[in-house]
Amino acid sequence: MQHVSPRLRAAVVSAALIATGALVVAPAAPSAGAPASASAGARPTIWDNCTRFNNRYEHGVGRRHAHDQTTSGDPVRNFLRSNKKFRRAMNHNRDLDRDNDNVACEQH
Ligand SMILES: [Ca+2]
Repeated sequence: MQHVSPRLRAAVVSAALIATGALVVAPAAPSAGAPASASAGARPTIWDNCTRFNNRYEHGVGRRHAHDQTTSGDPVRNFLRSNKKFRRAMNHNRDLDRDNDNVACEQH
């Protein structure tokens, strides 16, 4: 039998384990059209829905000069005004502003 140094043997075994492990843990590709937050096993984020979002931002987040468009006659005015945070929320989940008034998850 050919002599193989213990170091080389360990390297070969490690490479084999890494290759095998990579096949086992490789995540399945998400189905087309599914939002990232709906992927199986995805960690919850504040952008999943307005309940989570309002836990962080109680009155919602809007663009700096946005106005809550409401039919109730009592618009929310005390939402956090931040173009950056609003854009980030929209990049994660456009449903957070379904009425498209540039205020995400507005609530009193
Ligand atoms: Ca809105």
